[in-house]
Amino acid sequence: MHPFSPLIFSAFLCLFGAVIRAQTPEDTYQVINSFPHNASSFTQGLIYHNGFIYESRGLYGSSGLRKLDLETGATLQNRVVGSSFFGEGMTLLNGKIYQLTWRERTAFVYDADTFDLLDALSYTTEGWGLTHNGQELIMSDGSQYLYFRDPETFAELRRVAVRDGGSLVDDINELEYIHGEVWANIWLSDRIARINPITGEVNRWVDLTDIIDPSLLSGSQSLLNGIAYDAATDRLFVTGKLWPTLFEVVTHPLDGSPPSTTLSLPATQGVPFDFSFPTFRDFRYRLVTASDLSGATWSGGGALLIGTGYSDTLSVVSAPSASNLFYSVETLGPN
Ligand SMILES: [Ca+2]
Repeated sequence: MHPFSPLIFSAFLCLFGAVIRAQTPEDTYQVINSFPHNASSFTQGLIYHNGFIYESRGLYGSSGLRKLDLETGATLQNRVVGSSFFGEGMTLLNGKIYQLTWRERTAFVYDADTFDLLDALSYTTEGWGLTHNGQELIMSDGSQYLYFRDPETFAELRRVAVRDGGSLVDDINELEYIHGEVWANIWLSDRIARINPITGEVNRWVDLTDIIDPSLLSGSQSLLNGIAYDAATDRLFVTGKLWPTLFEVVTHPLDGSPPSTTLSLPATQGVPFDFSFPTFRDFRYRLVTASDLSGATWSGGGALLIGTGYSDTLSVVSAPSASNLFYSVETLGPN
């Protein structure tokens, strides 16, 4: 057999890949906003929908479902769950809210507008976190698995084991589906796993250590749990069980500066235009220009912008000259 046969070469690549496998990249966070959160609410499920926060709360005798005002945390709508049920993860799909229960093997289905109970579905595991990918419900039960379920019958369609490198990740808790990834709280930790839902592999970790002052928390159960995402404005919210605060955060790589913005657009002479691009909060950005994209040195001196953490816009006010037809945005670093 030739020493470079595909089989041996593949095995070599696998071995080599295992040896040099990079550690899973880790992100840190910045708090953009802080909002009041009911410190008596044992948060087990959290979503954002049409301007409001919806929360499933746990504990026997205190479980239920609430619609909350984001800015004030005030309860706008409330439904109590019977005292023999312990509320867990929840999600909203096709006008219905699904709420898991911990050990009662029951998923309640409500009308998302009225909170009227529409159905009660059964499953055979514990219930922890719940989200959806637009077609299927995605559930956790405290093990290493993500379960994909039929939203009509709750039947298990498939499951995937969550792995970080070669190691299984247990205690998968509250979930949120964001840009094709499943973001998952890990029970007893301050970290969120960003999971590839096809392979189960953890793409990145988000470390939320120190996001809340521990003196504001009561007891060992007062843990980070609850991820909500507003897709319309790309806002991410997190809170915890019995936490007095709900945080709006942005995340970015822990090590080094955020990657340089590489937007490069050819301009049309005489036509003003805007650059819109995602920014990191309190980072400085500058417009630079060049006559072509062949590696020529970009020249600066253009408009400066301080990032907000959202999508920001740099405007080219004056018409570009014939010698500066290409524009890019340079990341200058923290302000
Ligand atoms: Ca969630």
